[in-house]
Amino acid sequence: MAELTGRHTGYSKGKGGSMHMFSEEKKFYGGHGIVGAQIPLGTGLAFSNKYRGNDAVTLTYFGDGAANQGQVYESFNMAELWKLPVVYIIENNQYAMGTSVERSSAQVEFFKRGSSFNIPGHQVDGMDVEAVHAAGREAIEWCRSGKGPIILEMKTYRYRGHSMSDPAKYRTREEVQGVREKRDPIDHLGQKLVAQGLATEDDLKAIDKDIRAVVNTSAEFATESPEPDASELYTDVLA
Ligand SMILES: Cc1ncc(C[n+]2csc(CCOP(=O)(O)OP(=O)(O)O)c2C)c(N)n1
Ligand SMILES: [Mg+2]
Repeated sequence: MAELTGRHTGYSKGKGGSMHMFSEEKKFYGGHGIVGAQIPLGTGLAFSNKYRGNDAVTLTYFGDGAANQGQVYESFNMAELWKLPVVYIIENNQYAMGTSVERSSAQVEFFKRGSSFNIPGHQVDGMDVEAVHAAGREAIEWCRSGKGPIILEMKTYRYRGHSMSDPAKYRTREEVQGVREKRDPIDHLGQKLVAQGLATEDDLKAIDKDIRAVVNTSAEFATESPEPDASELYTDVLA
């Protein structure tokens, strides 16, 4: 994929073959093997943007499992104290590794997680593309107007297991199938576009085909790229 081959772009293979991406050029600061490590990083980026006085807003994504990490709350405190322009987007997909939110979280309404820091939060239907777009836009405006951080809890669902070796004993096949059939966000948007005469079934099939090609090419690029040289081991390691 041409746009992922820039100088600052890197893929690294994590345990179990998962891929971590990073692109300074695209302002995409990566996925991380350490659950929750991106949260103080996103907060730091927001600090940097505030310090520089630009109007950039940082979007920091993390899961329901990561939301129980201690560093989340250290980040929340500083973000509100310094009114940093950061949107914390909690993707509540109901599962963290092999555990459901009910089994692992004392407070399952994640949009409330910032309340003791005075950070407002909204719950959003993460399976509704238009709702996600509208909430994202409002949250960015909130940050740009200098009001500090905000939390968006995206209620969604994790179709896949944690890894290829996840036997998914913690839920039934019917549960997964039910969500696919009734709540799939791509299907819903497609049906809406067709119903409103904005696209035909054939248009949607063509989009699907194009996207499959992009994903396949990206996966090939990732798996066929050479492993980094051992000399890269200490590149950008500062401490
Ligand atoms: C600090 C740390 N603890 C534990 C793990 C193992 N681990 C990998 S993913 C995961 C669960 C993450 O849950 P969530 O944030 O909900 O992400 P999802 O599984 O939905 O993608 C855990 C505990 C890890 N990678 N890092
Ligand atoms: Mg999760």
